[in-house]
Amino acid sequence: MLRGDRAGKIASVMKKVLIANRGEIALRIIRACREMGLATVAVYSDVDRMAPHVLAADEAVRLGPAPAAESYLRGDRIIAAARILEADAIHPGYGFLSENAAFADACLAAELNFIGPPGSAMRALGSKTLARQAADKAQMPRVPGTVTGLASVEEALHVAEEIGYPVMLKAAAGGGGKGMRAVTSATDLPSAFAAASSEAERSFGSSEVYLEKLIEQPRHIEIQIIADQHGNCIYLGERECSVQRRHQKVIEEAPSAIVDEDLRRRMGEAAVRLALSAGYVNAGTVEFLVDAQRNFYFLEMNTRLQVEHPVTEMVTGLDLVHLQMSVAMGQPLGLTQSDVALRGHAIECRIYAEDPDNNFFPSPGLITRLLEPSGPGIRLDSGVYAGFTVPLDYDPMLAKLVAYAPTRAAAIDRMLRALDEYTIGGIRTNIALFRRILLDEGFRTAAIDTGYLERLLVQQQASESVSPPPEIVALAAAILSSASVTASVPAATPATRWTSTARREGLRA
Ligand code: MV4
Repeated sequence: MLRGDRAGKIASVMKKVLIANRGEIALRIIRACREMGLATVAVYSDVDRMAPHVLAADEAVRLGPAPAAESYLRGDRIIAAARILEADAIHPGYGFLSENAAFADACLAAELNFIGPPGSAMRALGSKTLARQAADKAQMPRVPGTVTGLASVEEALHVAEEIGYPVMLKAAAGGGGKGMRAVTSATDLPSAFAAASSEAERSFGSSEVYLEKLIEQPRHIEIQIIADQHGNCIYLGERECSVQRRHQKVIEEAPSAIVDEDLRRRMGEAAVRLALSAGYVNAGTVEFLVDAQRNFYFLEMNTRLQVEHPVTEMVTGLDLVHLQMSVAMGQPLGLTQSDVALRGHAIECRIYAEDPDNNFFPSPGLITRLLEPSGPGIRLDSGVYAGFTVPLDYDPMLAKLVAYAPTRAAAIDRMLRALDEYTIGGIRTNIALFRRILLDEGFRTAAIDTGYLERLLVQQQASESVSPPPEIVALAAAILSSASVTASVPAATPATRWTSTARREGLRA
């Protein structure tokens, strides 16, 4: 039962939580609830009837058929399920409805506690231009450029002349690189403006684009914050998220190799200022670009728990989902900034059902065999089991493998050991990609920026495409002709119905 006081603070007794998500994050939240003595309700679509999160929850409710639009994005059905089963709260996880302000408001209207920020904070920070205005109010360094949408290509040309090329056009309602165009000269700006606007309209229903100075080869470093309902807000260190492919994070780590105590404090304090100025409550992440001179620029804020939250948990010793639940119950943080200490190094690999030999296309289907890593310093947040059929309707992330050790070098070696233990049969995965990254000198020396992985893949493709010498070809042919290898694994479900839409809807982190 929700009781809101005059200041809109919510002090609520929570006994039962509905998890409005699937996969590894749904299981992660269920585990935290169980540790807190809270009952759990899972929701599922037809293809997830036997998914781990459904089997782990105390109760489960079918939402509808597989498509996210008919299941995990159906806020009305989720709220109805919560009311029928008398849940007190809804945890949205990440992706799906986690940053949907209307859904957050609808939960409160239904007297359900939404485990996340109020809809008002999502609106203030979810739009990239409004977030930039909030950054100015919080006196945060941000990328030079406009804080409102561009009214015309003439305005774009004028602003670009003022701040100097290269510039970046971006979708105000977007993220993840869609509707984004780098522009190096005035000649290219009109066509780039038209392309960015139409892609923004198609992807986000709003053609509003704004313009920034392009930061060359930046690092993508984000600050975790947690704010309670009593005006307390602290930062929990940073995460290095520069290893990305097509705006999808692949490897994340904490701390960042280039952030020292002073930079951490300055970025953390800026992130806290932004959160407090926007009336933020609960867990959130403030993203920055950091250039080669270690200048940091506010990029955007994510008003949800992020995929990569485990690396922060490993180096701080805190449980972010526990903190989210207690904040949602109206409890004070119980932590001050001086209580936060970082220790050791954590690296996370996002394990995807995708085929690196086929342009990383998703590779859903039946998991016929599963051997999972374990042992000292290994955490595996997995959402699958042997015998589970990975559906092609959602983002194909299977699990997050996290290695923790006293130093970055030791964490890399531990991750390599764990990856060697990881076997997933019946579908293709990106496990082999991580070995290539973790053994690369550029990664091992932390010489990484947001273009690192694309460069590595191009470089490795070039070296692989060099044809082997004839004697090697002859030897391989001899081996293959004599080996009696029979493939017994069933063909993976053809990913014919997979669309990037499902990937966009399923998970944006
Ligand atoms: C930028 C940038 C450089 N300069 N903005 C856009 C999507 C968001 N997730 C990060 N984005 C960036 N915005 C300015 N002014 C570099 C990125 C960026 C990026 C850009 C292209 C390719 C991959 C990227 C990965 C992380 C950040």
